Amino acid sequence: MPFRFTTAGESHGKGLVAVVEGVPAGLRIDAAFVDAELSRRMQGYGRGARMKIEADRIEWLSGIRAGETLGSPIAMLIRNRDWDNWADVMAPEGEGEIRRRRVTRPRPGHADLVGVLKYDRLDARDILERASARETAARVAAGSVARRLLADCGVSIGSHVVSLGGITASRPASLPVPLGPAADGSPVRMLDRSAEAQVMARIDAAKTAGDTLGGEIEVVADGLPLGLGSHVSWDRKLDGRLAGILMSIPAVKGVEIGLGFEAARRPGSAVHDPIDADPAHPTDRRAGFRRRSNHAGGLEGGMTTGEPLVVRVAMKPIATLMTPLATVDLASGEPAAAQSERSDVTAVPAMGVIAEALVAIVLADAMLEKFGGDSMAELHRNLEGYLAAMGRRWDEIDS
Ligand code: EPS
Repeated sequence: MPFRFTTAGESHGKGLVAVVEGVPAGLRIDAAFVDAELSRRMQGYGRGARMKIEADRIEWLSGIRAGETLGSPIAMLIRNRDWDNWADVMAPEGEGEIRRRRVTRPRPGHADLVGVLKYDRLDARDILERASARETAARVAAGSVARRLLADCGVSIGSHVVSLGGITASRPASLPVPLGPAADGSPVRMLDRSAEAQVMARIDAAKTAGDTLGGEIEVVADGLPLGLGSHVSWDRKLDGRLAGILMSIPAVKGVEIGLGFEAARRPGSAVHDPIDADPAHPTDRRAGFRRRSNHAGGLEGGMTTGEPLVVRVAMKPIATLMTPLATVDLASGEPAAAQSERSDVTAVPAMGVIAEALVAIVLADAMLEKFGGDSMAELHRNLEGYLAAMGRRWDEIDS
């Protein structure tokens, strides 16, 4: 993986860290760019009280000088403001409040029970603090670096909410450009404003009932050159790389590309995208070909076609219910109501922003794999050289 990243941090610990490796030298980026993405992730109707406490922003720890990447590992810190309220429970040393406030009633649908058993812990907090979706803030920080690299190469990424709480938005014939700001203008990140009001009412009703809601988002990436990823080996196929990383988002249960599951229900003639020649644009991102439709979602044979990449992601409802489900108290072995911690009614709008960041990471990785480069100038030279060579194929056809 040319673009590598890792994260560290617990939900109510001191903070989160993201470390990114493999970014060429000379990419211009500032903290405000990353912070804007972090702020997008914190929005969305249905979020809980925690988002009023936090104001996520990064501090550069390494890898940047005078507003440019150095080619060295980039480390970023996001401090948890809530740490001040949890320092006694989360103290790295000394027992403090730790034993007195044990979590022993695991939530169905959460990592609590299996984690406690597998890691041989007495307190489910030892599991839930890291299983918490708070960690996705660090992923968005890492993804912002990938997004910036892609933007420099003419690739843009946006997302919108397709359904929430069982209410499906109608999809416009053509998506707004740019997609991100259009969706961000809605409290539930939906383009269909009539569905938006119904969704908000459903979130209110779920909150009153102590329940939670899931939903689906769609990510679209535009401007990708044809030929990222590869058909030659299973682990180089972009479909699998995208699905794998997106399925790692907490509570995500499904990923579709292009028509997705619908393609399994149609005959081939109503699925595959007929090809036309477009020799007037020999060096564009599609190398002088275009499709009459994009049911493939921009991928064929595990490689980008140059059409927009379209990926949908489905999230189950959050496992923390204020009207709790049945469980077993691990301290007594008796039936009990599951732990109900402060949480969100839904985080589907935020999940779209997280999915954008992870799609950006896979695409930046594929871009660096194909075009390499220790500097951004070298990456650009390689990309332009490739597109020019694609265009020269048309000269041979003409002659
Ligand atoms: C989360 C529970 C809530 C969410 C949290 C994820 O936090 P808390 O337990 O502090 O109320 O707000 O999400 C975030 C903190 C975040 O930044 O997205 C959980 O249990 O997964």
